[in-house]
This record gives sequence, structure tokens and C-alpha cells, in this order.
Amino acid sequence: MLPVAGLLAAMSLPAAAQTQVTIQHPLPLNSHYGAGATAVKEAFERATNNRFRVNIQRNDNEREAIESAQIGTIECYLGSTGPVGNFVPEVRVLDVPFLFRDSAHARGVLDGEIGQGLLARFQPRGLVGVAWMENGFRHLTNSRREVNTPGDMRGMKVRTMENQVHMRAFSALGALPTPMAFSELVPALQQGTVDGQENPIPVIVANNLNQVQRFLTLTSHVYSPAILICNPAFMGRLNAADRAAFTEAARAGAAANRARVTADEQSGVEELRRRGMTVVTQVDNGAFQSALAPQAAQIEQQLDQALLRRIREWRQ
Ligand code: EAX
Repeated sequence: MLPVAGLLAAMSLPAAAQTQVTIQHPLPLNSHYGAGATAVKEAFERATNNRFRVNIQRNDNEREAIESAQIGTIECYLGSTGPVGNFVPEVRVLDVPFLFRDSAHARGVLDGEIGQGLLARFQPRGLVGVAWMENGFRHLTNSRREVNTPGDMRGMKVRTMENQVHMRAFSALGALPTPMAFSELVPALQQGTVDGQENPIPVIVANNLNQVQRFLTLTSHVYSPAILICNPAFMGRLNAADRAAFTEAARAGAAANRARVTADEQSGVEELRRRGMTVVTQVDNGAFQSALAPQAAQIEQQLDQALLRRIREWRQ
């Protein structure tokens, strides 16, 4: 609820006088991304006395939304880093399966000098990496059978994000990776074009993927960052105070987004069981890591190995 001053300011400013800022993200408003975007909106509008109006829109094609932020048809994208490696190749280092030990490790790396150094790589690519957020650890769902071991995935058509590292990893596990935008996922699952997909619990719950997937295996095979990316011209038009306010609002967004991921991960598995999914909780991650090992070395050879080492060695 806006304080009275905020309401008076909002009432006093004709909409035309407000600078419009559009943030697109791929999920329902009632999701971990919606929570983050709403927190950015409320913090930035309050800090600028409503001189800016933040419009939150859903666009479930992440690559398209990032392209729109790059050319300036929207101001910002909030979503997973899935397709980001196609724009900023250095970010692919974050896509390596089993790289992060847990959320604390991932959040600490991203909020520290390693993550801030990666954000600096966006500017030369015509984007501004404003803040890291979170999608969560990804798990496998499918419509065919329980998956307890890598062998159970053999021949399974699995939708992946348009992400080269993920595609190579699923090939190494004997699956048939099928990359596509999130916007195409549910129709592909409904039509049987693919048997399975992989996403964090918050995404599975928010999109009711239990309606098109019977089995969930808690593989935690890769940590999926999210990110707030904005258009350079938009950021350049902000004066120093407004830019500081926007950066602070992005921090508030990250806190709200991560809190919602934590909550969804705590309640989501039971909720998916309640909705009828069969959930494999005891997963031998070592078996999946061993199955990936031969390919992992090749995948990592094409990435910044010194940075990978720093990430693995990072401690609180
Ligand atoms: O960002 O494409 C995906 O599977 C993403 O995880 C989803 O759009 C949420």
C-alpha cells in the first residue's frame, strides 16, 4: 500500500508525465519472477515519487524478450539465464551441471565479485546486467516412467532451454535434447513432441506442468540463475539518483524473488504430489554426475576453466 504522500504524488502526476518502464518476464504474475518484478516496481515508483511507472508484462519467450530489451522496445527483461549465453557467451559458465553445491553457494557467487564481474560482460553486448535473481535448481519431469537412474532417461525426448551446455549434458545422459522456447513447451508436452522437460519446482508449480507430466525426479542437475537485464539507452537516460534508486529496487526485487523460490521449493513438492505427480526424491546424484563426466570435461574445455575453479572453490 503506497503511503499517503505516494498516493498524492501519483494522483498529482498525469500518466503522460510519468516515464513508463516495461519489465517482461515469462511466468504468471503469481510466481517467483512476478514477486521479483512487483518488488522492483513498488520500490522504484516509491523512491521516485511515481515519476516512473513500471509496467509488468508476461512474455514466455525469453530469447524474444531479451532481444526486445537489447533493441529498446521494452526497458527490461527478468527471467532465466537459459538463452542468455547466446547473447553473452561468458555466462555459459553458470550452466554447467552440478556446479553449485546449494542455493547459498550460488547466491554467494553471483552477489560477490564473480557474479558482478559477469554482469560487467553485458555492456559490450548491448545489454545492461542489473542484478542476479533466481530460478532455482532444475529437476526432471516426464510423462513416460519413473526416472531413478541415468539409464532410465535413455532415448527420452527431453525439452531443454535453447542452451548449448544443457543440450550437450542431456545428450551425454542418453536422452534426446529438444531445445525450444518456454512458450512452446506445454503444447509440445501435450502433443507428445517431447516426453519430458526440466525446470525448477517454482516453474513446475506456477505453470501447472503436473497437468501434462506424471513423473518428477528431484535431480537438481543444474542451478538456474535468473537475471534482470535492461536496455542501455534506458539506463543511460536515468540521472545518478534515479539509477541508484533503480539499482536499489533491483536488490529489493532479488530479495523478494529469492524468498519466493525458497518458499516454493519448501512447499512445491508436496503440492505437486497433491496434484497427482509421482515424485522420486531419493536420487543418486553421483550416478548422474558419473554419467555426465566424460562429456563434462569436453563441455568445460570451451568455458573459462579458471573461473569454473574459482566458483567451485568459493566459500562463504
Ligand atoms: O525462466 O525456459 C525455461 O525452462 C525457464 O526455466 C522458464 O522459462 C523460467
